[in-house]
Amino acid sequence: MRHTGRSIERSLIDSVIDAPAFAACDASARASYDRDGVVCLRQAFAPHWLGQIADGIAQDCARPHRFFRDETPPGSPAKYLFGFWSWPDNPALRDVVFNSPAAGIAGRLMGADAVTMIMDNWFLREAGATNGAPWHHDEPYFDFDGGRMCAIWIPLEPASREEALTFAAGSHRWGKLFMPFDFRDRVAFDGVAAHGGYAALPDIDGAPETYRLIAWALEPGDCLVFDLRTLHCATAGTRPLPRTIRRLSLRFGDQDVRFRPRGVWTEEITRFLIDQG
Ligand SMILES: O=C(O)CCC(=O)C(=O)O
Repeated sequence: MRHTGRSIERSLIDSVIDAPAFAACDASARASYDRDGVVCLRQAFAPHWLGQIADGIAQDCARPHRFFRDETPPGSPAKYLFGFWSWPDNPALRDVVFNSPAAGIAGRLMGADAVTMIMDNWFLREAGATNGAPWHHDEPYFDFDGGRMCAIWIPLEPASREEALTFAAGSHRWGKLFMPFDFRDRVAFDGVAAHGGYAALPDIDGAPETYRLIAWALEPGDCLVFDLRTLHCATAGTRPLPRTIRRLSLRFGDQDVRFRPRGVWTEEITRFLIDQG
């Protein structure tokens, strides 16, 4: 695939998307994505890509790098791990980023003229782990701003609704940014409150009838695509799961997205990105 290293131009978006993924991004999928801020695409990723993601996660676990994180809280009998910005040193994940249908899916759903990679981020939650992603939306975790941004969430194992994510449909249009949380301790990052630009999260679990909550069961090959402003959480956020699950989130932006350091809580990533040029 041809790419500039930073972004894929409009003329190339369709060249990285194969027929099943192209078909999955039909008008109905695009309408759901726009309305709800999330859509489930069935069988968009061939088994080859799931194998590459599994190999990429295994490489990171065998040789943890600068952005490998153990987010296991004290007392949890099993681990919750993740890694991000792996692809520069991880051939399998690099292949997924540049050659899988992911960028094409992101481009079609966002209606983009160009697609820029924002971040690769895998999650591994061992059977029995007592934490998963709390309610959050992704944008406040990243040094990117403006334009449209989305995440493609690809589970490697079958995911029941309990093992997948739950979304507050339409929350990408609330016009608000909410405080980002540390996934291990479920507290706002240092410096967020002082920044002042982020609202406190509403207590969604305390009044679920107030929101339009949506979730899907997924098979390997399926994916969820969501706007970086759509609030979501691991459905079983604190309940242990019976099996180990692995997921990859690939985040992309359109041609209007710009690098903008967000705050003290993203400083390590800011430095990394500046060093990358
Ligand atoms: O799969 C998970 O454990 C969390 C994924 C997530 O919240 C995200 O990618 O924003």
